Amino acid sequence: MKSRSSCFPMVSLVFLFFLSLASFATGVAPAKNGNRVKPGQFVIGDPTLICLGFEWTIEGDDNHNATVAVQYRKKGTTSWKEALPLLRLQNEEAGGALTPGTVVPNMFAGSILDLEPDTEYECKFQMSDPDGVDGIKQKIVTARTRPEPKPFAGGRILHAYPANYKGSKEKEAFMGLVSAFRGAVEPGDTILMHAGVYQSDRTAYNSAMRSGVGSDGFGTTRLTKSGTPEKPIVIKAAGDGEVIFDGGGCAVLFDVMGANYIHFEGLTFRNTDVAIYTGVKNVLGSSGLTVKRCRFENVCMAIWGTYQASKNYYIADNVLIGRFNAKILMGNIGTDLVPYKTLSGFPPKINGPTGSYYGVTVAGQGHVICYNRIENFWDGTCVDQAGSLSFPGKPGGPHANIDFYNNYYCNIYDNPVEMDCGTHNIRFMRNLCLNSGHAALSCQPIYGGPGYFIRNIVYHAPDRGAIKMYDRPAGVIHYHNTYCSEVYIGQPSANLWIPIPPIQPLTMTGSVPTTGLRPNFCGSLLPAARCETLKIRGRYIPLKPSRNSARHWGRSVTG
Ligand SMILES: [Ca+2]
Ligand SMILES: [Ca+2]
Repeated sequence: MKSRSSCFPMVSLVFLFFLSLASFATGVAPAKNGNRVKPGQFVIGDPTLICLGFEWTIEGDDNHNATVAVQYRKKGTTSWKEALPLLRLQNEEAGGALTPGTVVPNMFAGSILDLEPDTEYECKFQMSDPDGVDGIKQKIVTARTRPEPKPFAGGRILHAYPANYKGSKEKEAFMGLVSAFRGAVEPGDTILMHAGVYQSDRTAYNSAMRSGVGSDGFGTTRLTKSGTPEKPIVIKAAGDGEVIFDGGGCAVLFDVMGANYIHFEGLTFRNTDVAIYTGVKNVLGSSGLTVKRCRFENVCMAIWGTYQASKNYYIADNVLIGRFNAKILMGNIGTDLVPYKTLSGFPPKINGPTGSYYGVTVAGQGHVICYNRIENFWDGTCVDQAGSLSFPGKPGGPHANIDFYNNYYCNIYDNPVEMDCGTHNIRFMRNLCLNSGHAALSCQPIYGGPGYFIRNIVYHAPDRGAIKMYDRPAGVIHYHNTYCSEVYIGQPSANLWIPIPPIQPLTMTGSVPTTGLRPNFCGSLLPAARCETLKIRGRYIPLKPSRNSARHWGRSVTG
């Protein structure tokens, strides 16, 4: 029989054992904030002309019911206006099949839309959580939209003429562009380009010296002198007739990755693979590029760059005409439903001397692409697909705070817009998209968003409809759009189905579905793990979650 004295240590040991278990459990899963929310770092994103973007990291709120209400007012006014609330990003897994997979941070992000350029705003953010807020609930910040870039009023005027120009010249005059850039031009100057063809010839001996454009071996005109935000270097049509930069079939016509605040206006670029090359990821790139009222024709890409620290482009009022046949809409995937494969020329050549890949591709932050006409390209206007949430050890950050608005797209063989691999506050608003080859509006994927699609029109997107949300995008918002296109069960567009005879959408059973809302397969605002079912005729069919969402459709997807 055990004595009391011998039992006491045993009881103590048992107590200590359970106490240590409790401590261990606390150590493994520290309470932190639990369902309460704790505000963290608040970031004002790079402003555009008409939008301001914000990010607010948090801790806690495990039950995802915290919110951030947003109000704003022009500085100096008194009454507040309501804006859309910030979007709750909540550790969604995004990407992973066609792009690097990532986990979205615990945070809020969102934009105040449709502001006035060059105007200061007070912006108020109110965080709430039924479980409580640990910290300062309210932020009031002042932010200014950026102005439309303009030439410097006090800058010098230089004149440039084609190599074969015979008439009298204004002072100070240069043959072509290279000589002006090598010696004379300073920030704030405007180089007026007089009418004629500025011909690059990569096969010619001493080409740049003879013509004032291009370079030996490449035919590329490289600009390496920078302007400033207030004093850009302006290259502008003089107004005495069409100014044409002809690449002579070169790969890159203008390389501006070594120059900031270059401003092109009123010019024609033609006969090249890339008309304006702006940068390379992790290496070098241009900021402050402006391209206004220019025309691009017979190009594979009009404006293309992948450098993640590029900022503040303004690409407006341009005409971009790709090389694809304007009379035929063709994708590169042939199905029985959309028989592109029966068309002459299938599959289309997307790159190379007969292809037209991107109209515009941008990387970085603060860019504006608006009021452009874009036709006959594979993809229209895009965020660089090599984006990610971070670029460790390199300058710059994720592709964010980018606007595409009031553009006109027609006969785009794949997607009028790609937000692919963008992150926060990318806005696609008031665009008209006619004739798109494959699932028009692309988020493949977006890393947390919000990616806003607001007040757009998509008409005729015969293969897979108006919306493309593959590879687990997180944070896609579609508000007030008009989408008139085919719809397929199992595709993101199935969420928007409206029967328009005689179009008969494909169903899982091969019959025509009944009317009604249909949930997105990809679940734009939900973590992938919560999108495990597809509703057909009121019946939920379980789908196996997978990191490779493309496999669910049993077909390859476009790039
Ligand atoms: Ca909560
Ligand atoms: Ca595409």
